Amino acid sequence: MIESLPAITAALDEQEDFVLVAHQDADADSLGSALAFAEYLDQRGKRVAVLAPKPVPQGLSYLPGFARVNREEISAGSTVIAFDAGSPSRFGDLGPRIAEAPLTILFDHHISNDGFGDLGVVDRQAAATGMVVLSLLQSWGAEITPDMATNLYAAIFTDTGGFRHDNTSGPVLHAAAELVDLGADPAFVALRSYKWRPASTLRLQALAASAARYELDGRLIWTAVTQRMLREAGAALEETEGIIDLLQTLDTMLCAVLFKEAGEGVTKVSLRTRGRLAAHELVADLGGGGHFRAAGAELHSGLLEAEEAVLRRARAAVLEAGAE
Ligand SMILES: [Mn+2]
Repeated sequence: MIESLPAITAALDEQEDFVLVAHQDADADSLGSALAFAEYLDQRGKRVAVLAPKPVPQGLSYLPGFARVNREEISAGSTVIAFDAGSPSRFGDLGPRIAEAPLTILFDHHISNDGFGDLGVVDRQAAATGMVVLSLLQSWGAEITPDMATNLYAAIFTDTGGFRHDNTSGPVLHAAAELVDLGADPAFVALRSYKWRPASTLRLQALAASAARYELDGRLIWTAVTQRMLREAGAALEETEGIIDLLQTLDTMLCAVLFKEAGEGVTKVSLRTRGRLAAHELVADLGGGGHFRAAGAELHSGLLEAEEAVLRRARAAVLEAGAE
């Protein structure tokens, strides 16, 4: 795939039917970007459907337009526009839809992007896919409504960890300020992103935090969320979102790992790193990917086997980082 703006512009002019897809375990960057783009295509009189693999995280229900997700009719020949993932496998049960589409356009910012899609803009320097979408919309002279601004603000705000990760730059804060001027409400987005969780989520976070293991003088911290913990907390798997953020607050941490027992023989892994440790490299040969500071993988193995595979790599990387 190449960065192919003229061809994308032409496709948006010529095509009438679009399916916009967010990735598995959608986040505000993926779904917010899709919803903002959907409204832009609405304005242009196109037929648009927004899809996200199920279960769609209900924590995102505050995003304007959330109610349209997985609701609209889709015609088979639609152009697919995929948001915020580097590989078709990240789109879960929507993978076949993407594969069958006559034309696929990708907007993304992952380092580990494998270049899928016929057309696209992949800006590996961008803090969020929302940044990519915002600059495209601006270059096309789109009218950015307050709802679009809220979706894009949520995308950028959450992919920078609430303007706390080291991808928080001048251009990011300028874009955020612009979106606020266009009608995004920063306090509302902050409330719903980081200060709004059901009791089951709090209980699950407590269980996961108290089960955390500290290794190599606290340079490696990890924990696992088991199906049993989910039952005990009365929580769904999507409520594990946020636990990795808790782990990575440890002052001594170089590498934080969260294992999620997703089902029989399926373990999901989230990683965060500090210093020279590259998160996406730690899981690259396990089929995972992501960013320098944040990465993930879905392993087709049981919890213990997944722990062994990832922790072996994590321990080695932490020791190597300490030896430099
Ligand atoms: Mn993103």
